[in-house]
Amino acid sequence: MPQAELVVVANRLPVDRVIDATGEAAWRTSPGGLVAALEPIMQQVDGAWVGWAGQPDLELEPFDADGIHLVPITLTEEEVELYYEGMSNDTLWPLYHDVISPPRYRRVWWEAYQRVNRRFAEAAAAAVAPDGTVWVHDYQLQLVPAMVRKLRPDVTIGYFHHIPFPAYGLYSQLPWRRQILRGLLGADVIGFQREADAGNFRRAVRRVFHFESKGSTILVRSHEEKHPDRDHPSEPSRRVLAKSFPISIDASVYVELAQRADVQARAAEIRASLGDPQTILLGVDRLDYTKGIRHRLKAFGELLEEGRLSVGDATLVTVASPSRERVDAYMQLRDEIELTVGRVNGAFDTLDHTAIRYLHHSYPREEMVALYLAADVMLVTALRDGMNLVAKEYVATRIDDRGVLVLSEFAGSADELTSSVRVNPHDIDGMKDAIMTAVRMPEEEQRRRMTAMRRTVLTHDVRAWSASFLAALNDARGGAAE
Ligand code: GDG
Repeated sequence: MPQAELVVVANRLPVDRVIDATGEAAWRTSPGGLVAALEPIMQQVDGAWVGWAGQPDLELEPFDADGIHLVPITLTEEEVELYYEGMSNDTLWPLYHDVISPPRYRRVWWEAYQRVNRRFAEAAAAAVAPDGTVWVHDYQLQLVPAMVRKLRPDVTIGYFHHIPFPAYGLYSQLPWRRQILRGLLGADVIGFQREADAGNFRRAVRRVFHFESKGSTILVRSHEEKHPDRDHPSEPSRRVLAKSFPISIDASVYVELAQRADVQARAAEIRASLGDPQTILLGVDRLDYTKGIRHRLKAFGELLEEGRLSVGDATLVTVASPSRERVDAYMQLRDEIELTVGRVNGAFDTLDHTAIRYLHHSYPREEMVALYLAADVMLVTALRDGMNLVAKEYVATRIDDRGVLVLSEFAGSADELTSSVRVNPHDIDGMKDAIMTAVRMPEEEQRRRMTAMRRTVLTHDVRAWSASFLAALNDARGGAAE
């Protein structure tokens, strides 16, 4: 197998296996934040991508798709349950999102997590060229950086954390907090969405290992493993950069779609099919308890109840794409959301108009952009979110500079999209007022805010993001060893 200069390691391959009409298996580029972010970069460089194909017990040889060399990792049915649904999505995801849902700590999940991380690390170590670069992604693979370093000390290793990193008071609950930090510190550059996340990580490292940091650089001491409880017995042996690299979108793709006549026609059709309300409000998320979907529905329902909004004048479109459907907390959330939608619609729908148009589907990107174009107000009300790319996508598509983004201060994108209408989604009254401010916002103010936000998103796109991360890795290549 030819070795690649750059190897991306992520839980999922950037493609889904689908069976077409003739019964043949085919590959289709899959939706999702990470895929949207990395696909354009991988097509440009001589790159390989190590990941799981999304189905259990599938043994596949490496293959090429859309100009990317793909190295599939096999996961058994049991490993999907323990490593992916268990440790990743029922322990780490809720813990790192500030325990919005209670994390479950199970030793069998941890065992599987270590085993699967090792499999990814071995595949990456085999796929990377001498002195090449390995770029590991996200919370499912936090042990991989140190494992790759051990197998291949010649390569430069980056890790990007797509979700928040919690304060030590919460992180310290994790029974394996020490091993996970050790795993991450195997990287030369550790990227986070916000400076607050990077700060939480550096503080955790300080608390657990007593390593010092200077600015964003952590001075890792190699003897720590031999004398874990002794205070700084040795000189620093490695420098690890831990700082924020806020991720973005391929903005030009969204602008081009928004300019297409057929997409614009579809947006007009969507408006008409909703009965041409004055205001269309939109929420688009994976159906996940971090996204604040219930809080948003509650605020909207109360505005209808109080007569501040009325059906016919305002419609809320809620796209909640199916996600992690076998994890209990997600099944429960779906029930709660569907109960709330049913109640609000039952109380306020008329024969001509609906209060909430709820869609539990996944859509093609064109349809997503048509929805963004049809929406006067975009509601991003996450309780905790690493970045939230939907907010950036909405802004990119607003080519006439109209429209209002209501944005949670708990989403990473709030650090950059400062001209949004900011909300604390836990404060339902505050969110109701923010929604009314958005609905009533004069066009001139909409344009002023949207112009500023578009400038940010169009200049800090995903290419700028990957270029800055890879530049930091390149700097580390020269200066990592002392
Ligand atoms: C994680 C972090 C961070 C959604 N439904 C459909 C669809 N999507 C696309 C959106 C967007 C992406 O999926 C979702 O990205 P987000 O950033 O909003 O959220 P997560 O999935 O939670 O992503 C997050 C991200 O990683 C990147 O680092 O921002 O904080 O949690 O692109 O448009 N796309 C299509 N059909 C759908 O039905 N085509």
